[in-house]
Amino acid sequence: FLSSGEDLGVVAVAFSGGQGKGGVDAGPDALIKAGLLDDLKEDLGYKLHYDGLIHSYDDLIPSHDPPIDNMKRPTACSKVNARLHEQTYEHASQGRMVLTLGGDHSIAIGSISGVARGIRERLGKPLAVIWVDAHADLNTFETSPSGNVHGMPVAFLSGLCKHDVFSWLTEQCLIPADKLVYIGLRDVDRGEKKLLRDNKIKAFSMHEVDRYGIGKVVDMALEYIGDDTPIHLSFDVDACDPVHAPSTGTPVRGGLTLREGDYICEALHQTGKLVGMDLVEVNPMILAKEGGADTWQVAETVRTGCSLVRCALGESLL
Ligand code: HAR
Ligand code: MN
Ligand code: MN
Ligand code: MN
Repeated sequence: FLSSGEDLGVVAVAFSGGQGKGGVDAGPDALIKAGLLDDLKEDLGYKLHYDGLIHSYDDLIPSHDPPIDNMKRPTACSKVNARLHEQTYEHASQGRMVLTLGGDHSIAIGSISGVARGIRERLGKPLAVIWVDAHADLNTFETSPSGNVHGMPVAFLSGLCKHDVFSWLTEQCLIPADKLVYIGLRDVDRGEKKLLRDNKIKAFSMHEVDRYGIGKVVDMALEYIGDDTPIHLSFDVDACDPVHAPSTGTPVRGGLTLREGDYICEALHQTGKLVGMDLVEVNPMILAKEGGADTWQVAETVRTGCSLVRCALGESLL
């Protein structure tokens, strides 16, 4: 699906407006300062297409951005994602794999829609998405208990929810509900459970990870997607257990081990069908803010994020 396995487009997105806690906008800088991009270039041999910027899109963020239909900061969320969409679309249309570093998970609206549109135009195929997360991020603006857009990206990306705020999300940007698979769920809202059931969306919660083991779960996920569909991996670091990723906005106990997270990434790399990845919700400031400043925990979270990305890009192959 990729024109050259070695070309990697990278977009760093310092956006936190999809939720209420500051600091997640510092995620990309922390990942990059930890040497992630150097590793991809020097150890893994990728040709990086990276503008060298950490985008905060300040010009797009209004000072006054009142809620619309329960969505908080709707204009910022829409405009930032529309711009990010153009960036990932550009990479994908050149046949590059696209790596997006967040930022909160609302940025998947832009990153995934851009890749999906690029893939549609280049290959005439839909994009499949494997969403690895403690949360389903499937709330509509009507079901959301918080109004935070980072809890809604899958609803918009799948077309289950439409709103004028995201009117730029056209048909070719969308992910068919039967090309969407979750892994790692353990904190799903009532309204989201109903949407999962009503739309027969494939989901492997932590219960299935315990029951079958991660190897079998990934096999089943890939079998469900089918052989001829390019895949985007959207990895929320909070899918991993707080032992490995404590410095994130909404940690949930009972998550993936570091190896289970890395395994998912390795197995997707091995398919040769991975065309995009997001790594989101690394918040290097959150612990310090909540008074439990623990630089070790922050470093551990960043280290986990870097490991996941390197695994998805082939680090483990011998
Ligand atoms: N489900 C809750 C909501 O919609 C919280 C989910 C947000 N947390 C995340 N997303 N980190 O994965 O508000
Ligand atoms: Mn998420
Ligand atoms: Mn999450
Ligand atoms: Mn909850």
